[in-house]
Formats: sequence, structure tokens, C-alpha cells
Amino acid sequence: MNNLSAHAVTAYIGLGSNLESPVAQIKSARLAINALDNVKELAFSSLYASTPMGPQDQPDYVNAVMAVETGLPPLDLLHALQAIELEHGRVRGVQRWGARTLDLDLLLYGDHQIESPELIVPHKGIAERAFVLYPLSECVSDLVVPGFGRLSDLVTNCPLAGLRRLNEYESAS
Ligand code: ROI
Repeated sequence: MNNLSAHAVTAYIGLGSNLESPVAQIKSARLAINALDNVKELAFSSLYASTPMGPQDQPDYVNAVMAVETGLPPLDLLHALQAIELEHGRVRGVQRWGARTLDLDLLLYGDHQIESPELIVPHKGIAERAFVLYPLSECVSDLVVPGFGRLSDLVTNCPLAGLRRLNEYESAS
């Protein structure tokens, strides 16, 4: 939507789902994020299938990354993303790292480094997560991840391990 404030920053959001039509969940989340006030989509990656990180007795995930321009402060953006997760049937705290209908992670917020009880940015696991790094690198060509270094180096050092880009038929839902 419009109404971006003068202090707009670029933020990156990781999207993941492995329950109840994951491709549809991701697409619906994209629409919901675009409908937020003060948030405008800049880029959206391909959809990827990825084997689960964490407990293996759950379905494969569909993952993607979205770049947005936003005038929302980081916690406001986080809360808006959490509200969208709830609208998509997300149930928190069932099992750590268990299956979920929708996971929206605030990966990066400009070049900010944030460590608050509610929010850690950049996301702590970013360097080990192929399902974040590869789609992220589709959204931005030249990025330094604060505290981690150049995205291109992170990608080079992160094995693809279980990550596969969905083809156009798989990406349609
Ligand atoms: N594993 C994959 N492949 N993709 C995810 O989005 C994902 N999200 C999670 C955990 C449970 C850590 N595993 C994941 O939160």
C-alpha cells in the first residue's frame, strides 16, 4: 500500500509453510502483507521446496522470501506479521520446530541489528538456512547481512541440502 513514511527502510521477510496447501498459504500471505498499510512489495522470490530443519517427522516445507519497503517500525511490522500468521491458522507452542501452516520471519530490517526479547534481527539462523539464503539472494544482488557478512559469501558456504526450486506447475495452486 502507499503512505510510506519518509523513513522507509527495506525489510526482508522469510515465508514458510508445510501444512494445509503450503503453496496457497504462501501466496495468501503475500497478498496479506501487500495489504498492510505502510508496506510495499519490492521483490518476491521463486517458491522452493525444502526438507525440514528440525524434527524430520513432518512434511517438506515451501519457502520464499519477500522484500518490502516499509515505514513501519520493526516491532510494528513483526506484530503485523504475527497477526497474519494467526489469520492463517498458525498455532504456536505445540512442538518446538514442529509443522506449521504459516511462518513469517522478519529476517532483516534495513541495516539494523536488533536484540530485544521479542525480536532478533538479523534472524539468528540465517547463515545455516539454505531455504532463506537462496531465495533471499534472488531478491537482492548485493547485500551485507549485518554481523554475518556478504550474502554472496553466505550462499557460497551454505550447501543446498534438500532445497529445490519449484517449477511453474508446482508453483501454481
Ligand atoms: N525447515 C524448513 N525447511 N523450512 C522452514 O521454513 C522451517 N521453519 C522452521 C523450522 C521448524 C526450524 N524448520 C524449517 O521454523
